[in-house]
Amino acid sequence: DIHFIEIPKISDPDGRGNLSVIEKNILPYKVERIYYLYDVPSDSTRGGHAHIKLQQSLIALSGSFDVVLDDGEKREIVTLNKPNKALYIAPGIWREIENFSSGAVCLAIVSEVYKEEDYIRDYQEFLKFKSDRQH
Ligand code: T46
Repeated sequence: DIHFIEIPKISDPDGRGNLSVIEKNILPYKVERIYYLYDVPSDSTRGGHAHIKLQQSLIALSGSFDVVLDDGEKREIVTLNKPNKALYIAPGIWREIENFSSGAVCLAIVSEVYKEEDYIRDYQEFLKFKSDRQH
């Protein structure tokens, strides 16, 4: 449900830096929307919800931040700090994004258009959603 996707990195032979490219078949879904979080104060938390259908990939285009992932049974924290590494998150995973470094930019490449009905923003409701799915 959660895994890293390596994004090809082209390092310039003449020392002009790196270029990374996301071609359409690199992600396991059709991209419908792209958005990004920036200027996030280091003591702020984004996310705090799960999606019912939406798949997404998060990339730290600049700086770093932590993604807290929760499948209803266990929690893990993943630090993103590489612009050529995407974190794929399947639907049905609670996520919180925190500990933003100064200048951090979180790019989200997602499979659905924006629909508030796709969000579960209450943690108890999320746990019920997970347990209903298991039975
Ligand atoms: C996610 C994390 C990583 C829109 O109008 N259109 C949009 O496409 C989005 C993403 C948001 N909004 C509005 C809805 C809210 O009024 O922007 C406001 C802030 O959205 P939200 O509180 O959902 O922001 P985050 O940073 O907590 O969550 C966002 C995404 O919503 C979510 O899918 O996984 O970034």
